[in-house]
Amino acid sequence: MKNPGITAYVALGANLGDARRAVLEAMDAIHDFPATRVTRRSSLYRSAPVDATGPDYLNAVIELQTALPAPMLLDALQALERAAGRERPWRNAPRTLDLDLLRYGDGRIDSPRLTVPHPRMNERAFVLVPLAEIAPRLVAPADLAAVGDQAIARI
Ligand code: PH2
Ligand code: MG
Ligand code: MG
Repeated sequence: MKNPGITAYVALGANLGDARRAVLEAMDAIHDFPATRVTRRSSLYRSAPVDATGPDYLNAVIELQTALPAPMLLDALQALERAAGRERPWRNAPRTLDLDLLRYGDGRIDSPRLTVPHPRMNERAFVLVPLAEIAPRLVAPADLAAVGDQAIARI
């Protein structure tokens, strides 16, 4: 049974292997999480690595309605990353799939595993541009302008 409760936002990224397929399949898999449905999907974006090396990324953001508590949502997102072959050889290493919880309702979470809203989201065009596409009221124009020098293109 789908019993949506909280509106949450998840950033998707990949820059190893078939990144487009990994991102699109992850959107479908998240829609199939218990008590969860994906209600908005941004376009796909190609972006230059920020604070990282390696190939360009494919990025997107989705909105979901979920009754899963945040730690269970995080568990499910991390299980999907692992299923996509995610390895973590070093910080910000190229990856087959990265799923970051950006917002969980209007809540603030500060636990060892999870900080919400995502602490670096406002510094990253690859988050703000797709987020502004599906939830413009969540993105301040000044924040968007501040990342205007980061290369990103809708594809
Ligand atoms: N993710 C990072 C670091 N840098 N750059 C782009 N363009 N896209 C990403 O998803 C990304 C990044 C750490 O998660
Ligand atoms: Mg990330
Ligand atoms: Mg991550």
